[in-house]
Amino acid sequence: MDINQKKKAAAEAALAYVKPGMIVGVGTGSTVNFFIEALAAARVQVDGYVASSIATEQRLRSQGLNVLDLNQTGDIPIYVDGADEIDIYFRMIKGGGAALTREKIVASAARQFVCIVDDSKEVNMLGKFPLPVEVLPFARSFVARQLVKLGGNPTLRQGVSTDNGNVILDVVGLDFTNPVELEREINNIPGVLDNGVFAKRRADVLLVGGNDGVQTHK
Ligand code: ABF
Repeated sequence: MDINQKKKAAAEAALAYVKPGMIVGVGTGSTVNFFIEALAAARVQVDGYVASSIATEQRLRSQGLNVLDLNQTGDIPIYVDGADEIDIYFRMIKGGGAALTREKIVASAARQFVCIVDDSKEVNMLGKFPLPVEVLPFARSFVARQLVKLGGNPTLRQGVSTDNGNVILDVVGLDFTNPVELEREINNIPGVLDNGVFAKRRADVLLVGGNDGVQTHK
């Protein structure tokens, strides 16, 4: 199977977690786009969907699916999203799609986070993928200096403004020995909205598309 077939298989397997009457949180990225296609085809009688980005909202609406406002829904039963890296404890690096802040909000409002990935995303230790950090434009240089003090080497992601009007710094060289501590430390820097370490809010279920089909891990 090629990478898109693996993503599609994992995305379609996530349908099993979508039940009538549910409100479903929907992530961002190419794997999630296969999930949205599967939702449109299955037409499960859910109450609606909470999108983690404007791109996902537009894609849901284009398929005639009902988009709801997180401020109206309260906590939701399930969130389905991809990842850039995921380790054996289901901790992740996310944000390659610049949507990490809203992704983490919706994931944190969900009782169950179902992560859908192709097998290239599984890692023993997080940190090979540059860590995305969403930063207020006003604080860009200040935050970059603080990230250097943490051992990182930040690069401004060119031509990207997030759904929230902020910028993304992609950071290499950080120490991921304690991801929960790293997530907290970066978020304590004034000017940081959030960062792509999902260690405090890990996934609960992992669906991995591989050459032998989809592996389910809980
Ligand atoms: C999204 O999924 C992002 O956090 C992450 O970057 C992306 C993975 O992208 P893809 O599914 O396209 O590989 O949630």
